[in-house]
Amino acid sequence: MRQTWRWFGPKDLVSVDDMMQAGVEGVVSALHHVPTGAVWTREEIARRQSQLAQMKDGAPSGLRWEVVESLPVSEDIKKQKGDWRAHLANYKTSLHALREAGIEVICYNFMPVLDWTRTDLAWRRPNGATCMRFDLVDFAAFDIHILARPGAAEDFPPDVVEDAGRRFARMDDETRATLARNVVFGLPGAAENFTLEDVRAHLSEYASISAEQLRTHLIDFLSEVAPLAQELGLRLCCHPDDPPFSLLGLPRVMSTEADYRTVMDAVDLSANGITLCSGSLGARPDNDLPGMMERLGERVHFLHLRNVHRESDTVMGSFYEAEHLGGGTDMVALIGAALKEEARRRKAGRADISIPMRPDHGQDILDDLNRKGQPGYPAIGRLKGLAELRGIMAALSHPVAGAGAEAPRS
Ligand code: CS2
Ligand code: MN
Repeated sequence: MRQTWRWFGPKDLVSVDDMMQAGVEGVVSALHHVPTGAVWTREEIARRQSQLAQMKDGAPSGLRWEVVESLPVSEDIKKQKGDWRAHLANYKTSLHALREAGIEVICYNFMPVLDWTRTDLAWRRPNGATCMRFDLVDFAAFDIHILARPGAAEDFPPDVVEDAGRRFARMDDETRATLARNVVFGLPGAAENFTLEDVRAHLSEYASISAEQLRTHLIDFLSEVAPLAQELGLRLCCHPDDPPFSLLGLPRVMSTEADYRTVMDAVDLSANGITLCSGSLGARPDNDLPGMMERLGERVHFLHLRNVHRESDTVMGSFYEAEHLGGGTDMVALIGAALKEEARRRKAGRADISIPMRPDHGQDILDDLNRKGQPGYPAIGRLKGLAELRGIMAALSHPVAGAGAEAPRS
């Protein structure tokens, strides 16, 4: 597996030197400043490539931009409205430009309106670390009482609705405002500037789009872009819904193994692939991550390794972002399944043997607590995650692995 790291560009608090000291092998990045739907030009791509190729003292870093996360899909494409055909043409132009720049792996998602959703961006753990958390009762309080979405109460179990009412009544104005800010933060783009009115306007656009319809739009999108990606030797990989269940009445279609199977089969090309994000998918008790890696592995082009602790056994429930080896996903089994997939690829003579992986998110620990960057992307918490994951990879790849399973010799 390639040990990669998400880098937000020169404004990222983590520098190129930091990435090198962390032992990163490849970089995951995006042109966040280009508006969604517009073309990524060769010049802009080249600019980002040169930014990460140099260390502070001007020496070459040897790092390459290996994965795009994300080349975003516009709301118009998701809804098949407005400028969607122009955006589709632009998407294809961007794929050509990425090919010319030598970047082959391209992540995207197909979540309407929201990207990721949490109710707390810095939830304190008993040891003083902080992490992101999704609390179903807080979320219901937001949906039912702050956003006041018609019909919202019907989307939650009755006990959650009751608890949400009580909790909302106890919140002061500042707490309510913070909760709204946290929920809205996961909206892509100018998240902090989103008003509740903006959210309502976005939601109303989906009033007539069912999950089946959205799935058709995703398949239509892939029917256009995946053949081109295949021809260019690129690998597209769809990131799952985070969390993997419907929120705010919006349709969601990439939450389960069955969802992925449907979309992979509908456009049956290796360029139509998967970003297996164990943290997103792991928030649902019925997603078996090592099993998904085993069964869908052929099409997994990118791995996000992260863990969540589920606080409930229901599909829609509270969770927090645990340490990489904590939480509900058996990380050793998942990495083992990924290494087996790589072995199969090696045997089959595939060119893409090494799957890029990155530590997706980390808790804020040590000095992370004193410097607030992008939520979920601290330097030290992620480095700790990468180091732990790297340890598992090294151990499972070592010839001595498995020796412990043998009967002791007398
Ligand atoms: C990421 C997502 O930070 C995160 O949670 O995993 O935002 C991811 O980049 C997008 O959903 C991919 O399109
Ligand atoms: Mn992810």
